[in-house]
Amino acid sequence: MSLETLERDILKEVAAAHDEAALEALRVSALGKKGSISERMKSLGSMAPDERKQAGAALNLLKDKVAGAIAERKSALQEAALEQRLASEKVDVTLPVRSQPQGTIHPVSQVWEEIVQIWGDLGFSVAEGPHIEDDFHNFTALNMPPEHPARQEHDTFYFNEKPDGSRMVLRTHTSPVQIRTMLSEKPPIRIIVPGRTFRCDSDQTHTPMFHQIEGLVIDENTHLGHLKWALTEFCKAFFEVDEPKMRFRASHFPFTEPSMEVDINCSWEGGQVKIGTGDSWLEILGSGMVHPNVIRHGGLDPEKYQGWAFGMGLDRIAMLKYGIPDLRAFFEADLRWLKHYGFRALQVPTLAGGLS
Ligand code: 2NL
Repeated sequence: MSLETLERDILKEVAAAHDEAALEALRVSALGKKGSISERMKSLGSMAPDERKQAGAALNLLKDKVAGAIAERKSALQEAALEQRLASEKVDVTLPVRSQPQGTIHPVSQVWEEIVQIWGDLGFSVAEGPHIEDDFHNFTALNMPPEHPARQEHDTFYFNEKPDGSRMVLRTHTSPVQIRTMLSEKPPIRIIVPGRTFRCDSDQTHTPMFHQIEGLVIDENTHLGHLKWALTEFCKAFFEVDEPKMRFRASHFPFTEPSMEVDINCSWEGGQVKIGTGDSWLEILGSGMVHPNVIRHGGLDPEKYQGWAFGMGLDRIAMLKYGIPDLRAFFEADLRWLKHYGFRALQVPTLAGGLS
């Protein structure tokens, strides 16, 4: 085979090699110890000096050409491999972190977070407790002894009697959590207690499961003035109005004395309630100074400690703030309702960034 043919064949194969392993095999078969070019080098020894000089030069030239072609092809293959890897590992950093979520935040969750944010800013921490309670924490400790008439108004869900005759209940309010906190922590206490509550009652304005948020402050000298200020600040932040009119109306709860229901001013234009303007009143929460009996049941000395508390219906307050007409739709898990009244996911309410 002529040198020209050999050169053409090898260079053709180099150009056709499609990975580094094939290229290495080619290098061995041409330039290796027993390679086609090396074999021809061996035949130089039997040539006449003139012939050898010419053939040797031609072989060396071919050797360099082939080595150069292999090196060039090798770097081209490496570059192509890198390009391919870069293309396959490409990340578009301008894409959103997560695709837009389909779901929405339920108004109860939204209002829950808003209220926790506001009281958190006032130095309150969140306390939670069991849904299934004993009679002491749900009633007796809250100044409702066994024959107290207020127990009947609670429409309690009772569990079956235990061997000792006692019955557990589904908590009818979040107050047992405050009792547990008083029993386990030392004053000063500043807590907010959001949670599910249960009463055997179902009509247009009642569902058997509903949500409450209660608050409790216990200290040596906190007083009614602090209660009025804090609840007014809460209403300003929650309803996003600068100067609402507040009315603290004498009322009665077994666990507070004195007790007050709190109204905020509102207007009814076009059938829609607007809060913080107008001369009508809307009841939004109940409050009062913690009854000495309750402080005692919480394991504290009412001669040393006093406090105030409040409670509100979270579902009702969500309806008022966001103009949602029907309470029962809250718990029907209707996706169309959720799409309409739900809130954007991943948008957490903060006082700085806006609550809603
Ligand atoms: C309402 C009224 C209220 C409380 C809840 C409370 C809890 C303890 C001691 C004293 Cl441990 N009070 N809670 C006080 C006043 C009113 O709720 O209308 N809730 C929906």
